[in-house]
Amino acid sequence: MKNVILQMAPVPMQLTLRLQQHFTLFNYAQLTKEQQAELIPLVRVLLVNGETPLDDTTMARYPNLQLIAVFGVGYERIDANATYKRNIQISNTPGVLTDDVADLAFGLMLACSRQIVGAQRFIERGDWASQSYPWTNKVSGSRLGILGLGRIGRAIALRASAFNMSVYYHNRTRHADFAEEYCATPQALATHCDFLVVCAPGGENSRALVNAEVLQALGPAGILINIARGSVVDEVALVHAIEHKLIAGAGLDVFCDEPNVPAALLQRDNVVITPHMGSATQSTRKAMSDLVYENISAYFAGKPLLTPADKP
Ligand code: 8YV
Repeated sequence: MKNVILQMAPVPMQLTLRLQQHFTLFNYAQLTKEQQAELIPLVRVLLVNGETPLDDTTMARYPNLQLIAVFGVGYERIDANATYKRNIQISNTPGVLTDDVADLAFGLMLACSRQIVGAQRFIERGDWASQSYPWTNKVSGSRLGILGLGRIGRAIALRASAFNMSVYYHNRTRHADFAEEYCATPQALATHCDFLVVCAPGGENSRALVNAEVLQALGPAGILINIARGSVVDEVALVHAIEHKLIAGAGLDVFCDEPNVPAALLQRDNVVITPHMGSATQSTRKAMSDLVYENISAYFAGKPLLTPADKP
């Protein structure tokens, strides 16, 4: 058997069909223990998504593993040091999903601040016949804090200019080519903004970067948006902040224990939640599928990867 790929996570059908046409693809979940054992020495590529954990021990089981192809941009659950040690490459799908994730960040900002979901519930309850919906808060001209200035953070800043917003950012390193005001800590950033948008990659370096102090600094008029990873926000502190009105609201596409969402965040007009769908549009999922396919094809053809993952 040549060019064996082992699929460890769900990916779009169009991608699996295309891979099956050109290579030998197995789905780990559909194999018996015996079949898995037989396959292990043949596997050269693991196909995973952003949620798949891959530690050194797992990688050690596959002696011929040379590429981990990630369907998604984030890959913080893959032990990057183990991949360097074992000479395993990682490919991911940056760029093609940037617009969608940035668009969703704005959707959540607007939905939270203007309480679009709460207003729909108001009509559906039949309340409009007897009252008007309470006034909400303006988005245009407000202050936006970007936590993590990668591709997605920059795409959000670009959209913010059309909303006439003042933009502030915090990042591990200051970006000389980015003209907006740098804040030295997440807490300083939170004091400067009406919307704090979390765009930092997940993983140990960013765990609970948004903690109780940062939420306190965001304050009772501030709104938290998270389109990155649930782990970047201390969810217990967030629930406390929402329950005690320490912040004005939250727009969340990601959670600490997906698909579980803390009950305290449900059914609130000031909290808008979506099921980790930042990149889940027809055209972007197709573009992500194409990029995964092209990376795997390049690897089997002995060519450089199109999008090798950045070193964390
Ligand atoms: C995907 C993502 O939903 O790119 C990422 O890091 O979080 C998303 O685009 C995810 O990788 C697919 O499971």
